[in-house]
Amino acid sequence: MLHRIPTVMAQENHVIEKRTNISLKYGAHRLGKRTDKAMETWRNYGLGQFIHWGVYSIPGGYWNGKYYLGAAEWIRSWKEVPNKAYDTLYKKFNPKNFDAMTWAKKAQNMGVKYVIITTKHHDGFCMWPSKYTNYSIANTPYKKDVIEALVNAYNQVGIDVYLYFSIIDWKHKGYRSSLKNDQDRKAYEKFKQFTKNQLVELLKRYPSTKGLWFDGTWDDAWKEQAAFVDSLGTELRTLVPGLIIGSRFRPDDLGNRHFDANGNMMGDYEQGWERKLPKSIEDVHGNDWDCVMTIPENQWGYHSDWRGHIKTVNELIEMMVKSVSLDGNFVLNFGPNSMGVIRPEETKIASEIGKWMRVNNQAIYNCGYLNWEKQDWGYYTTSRKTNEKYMVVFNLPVSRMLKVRTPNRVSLSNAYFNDTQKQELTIEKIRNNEYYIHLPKDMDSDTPFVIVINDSISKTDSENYQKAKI
Ligand code: FHN
Repeated sequence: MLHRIPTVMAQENHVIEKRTNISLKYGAHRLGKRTDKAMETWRNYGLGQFIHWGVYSIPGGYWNGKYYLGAAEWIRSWKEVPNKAYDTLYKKFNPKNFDAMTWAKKAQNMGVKYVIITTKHHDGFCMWPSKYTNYSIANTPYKKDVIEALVNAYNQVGIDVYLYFSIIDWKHKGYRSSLKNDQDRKAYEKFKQFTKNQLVELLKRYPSTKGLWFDGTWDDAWKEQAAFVDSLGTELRTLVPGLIIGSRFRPDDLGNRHFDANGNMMGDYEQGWERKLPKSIEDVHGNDWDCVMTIPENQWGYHSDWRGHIKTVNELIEMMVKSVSLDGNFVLNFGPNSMGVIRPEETKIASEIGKWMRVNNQAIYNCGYLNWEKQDWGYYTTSRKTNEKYMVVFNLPVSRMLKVRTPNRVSLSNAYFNDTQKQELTIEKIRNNEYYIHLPKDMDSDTPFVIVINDSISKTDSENYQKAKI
């Protein structure tokens, strides 16, 4: 536990932040990134998959023929939906076409390195046969444990599994969003024990789990539980060494989430980037982070009728590249239907991303931020393992010339396409630390492409032969 927190702290060289020094018992337990092997693996995934699957896939965004505009997995909270009717939907849950290996292979083909699977969403329905509730897959016509099937299938194809768990549980009798009196507190104590039992149960049943992805921790009731949540976290970490838990789990002594009262992140990585991306490296404060993204604007569970803007493959690839270029992981959501089938739109996107990844994954896996000035053509990434540098180009200039500005004492020595031909490109030096890479004049591309660049570092400043006198 940290008691002394420096007021000025440097993280990753590029962020200097002023922090306060409020004494906290349940604030951040560590400053800066976790450096162990498990976290290093997490940091280098680059691309992940999110799966939202539950009984909400049965209504699929419609109730009695009426279209629900919100996120499909929230339909129970809609005034048109009687809770009782929703809470008996599980009696019809029978995903006869579910085949965990089909999903795992699609994910593998897409280039995914880890998956986050909903074990229980806000509706409280458990996708594993929990011994602490009857509201689970065990009591559906399907009966079989889908979490076990998914963990096994994904692990078999080499994809790490993380379990999503919602603290909000609309079904449990003891659940409260706020604690207004002693009765509420008494009920909530039972809920806390239930939550703890389920989490321990999950990690014992699926010991290959690499981490827990918490959600629904914004309730006032949960924000009052700093001591309980802290000790629960400690217990869970003893069950799975190296377990990874993001910043959505623990509140601090004062009820702050994600960042404690001193501005220090609580958890192993920042979980605040949902359906949005940081603009620059300063926004991530030297922390690990993930971005979880939907394909339509805001649909996680299966909605049979997607409306509004549906993101294109190039848009999603750009989000992934941007995430990696700013030291984050990009996690794309899938919402399979009630028969256990991943919809065709998602299947197509997964296979097209996979096609791109097969050619360009070296600019994604094991890669992160490169401190070179960003240019309008796209993003730089660099390999944490080999230090190789990449330019991922999204905007092709009409001049077919890509500007590169190198840091002081760094000069650009060569550049080539990373495809099979490895065609070398002409480099024109404009002045010190400023270059144009010339693309073939007739070049056209409707997909982003990657250029590998090599640089050299000189010990002394090169002469500033073109510096103007002003
Ligand atoms: O309310 C949920 C939502 O349904 C979905 O699960 C997302 C995924 O990050 N999390 C919550 C909102 O933050």
